[in-house]
Amino acid sequence: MFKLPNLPYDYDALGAYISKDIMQLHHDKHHQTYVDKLNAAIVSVPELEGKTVEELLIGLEAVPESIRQAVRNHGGGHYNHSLFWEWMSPQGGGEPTGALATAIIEKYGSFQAFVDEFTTKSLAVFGSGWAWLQPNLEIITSANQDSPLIQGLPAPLLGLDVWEHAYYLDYKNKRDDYVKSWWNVVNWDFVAERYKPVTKV
Ligand code: MN3
Repeated sequence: MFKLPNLPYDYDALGAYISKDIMQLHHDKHHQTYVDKLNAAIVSVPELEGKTVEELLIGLEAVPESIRQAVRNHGGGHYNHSLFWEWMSPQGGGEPTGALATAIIEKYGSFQAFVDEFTTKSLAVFGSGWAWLQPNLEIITSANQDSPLIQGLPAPLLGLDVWEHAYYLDYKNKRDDYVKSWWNVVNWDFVAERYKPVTKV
């Protein structure tokens, strides 16, 4: 059975950028619901028991059709949100350092140019979805809870939830204000950890 991971910091730790109310609702209600619905789907297909959420998403085509959409939505939701909590930190913000910084600047010209492009793509997601930074440093987006894993792509280095539930309580319809604030809590240390295998020869 899948379990809701604990937040790696207090609900109010992201302060003015993302409120305690949003974190409680987003983690305790939305993420919990993805976990519950994923478990409810898996229980009907015993041969999938013991598979990780990554294995389920990578092998989505092999998941029986009766629960494939449920695994796509709720497995994706569980996977994406488990990472999303780690992609933020009260000690976050600023800029990456080291090999990741060098590679971003090489690809985009400057860190700010990268931020601008990621922001633009996040704002262009119509309806609910995510923006992703992939290991090749391409920025892509997806609808709903679709993970890059279901497209046969590698696990993302960084992702931003642009569903309204991620910001509406604090920012109402102003997704641009939310995205602007979010850069202040991005956990670049965690992103850099995820980038390490990419730079290993
Ligand atoms: Mn969400």
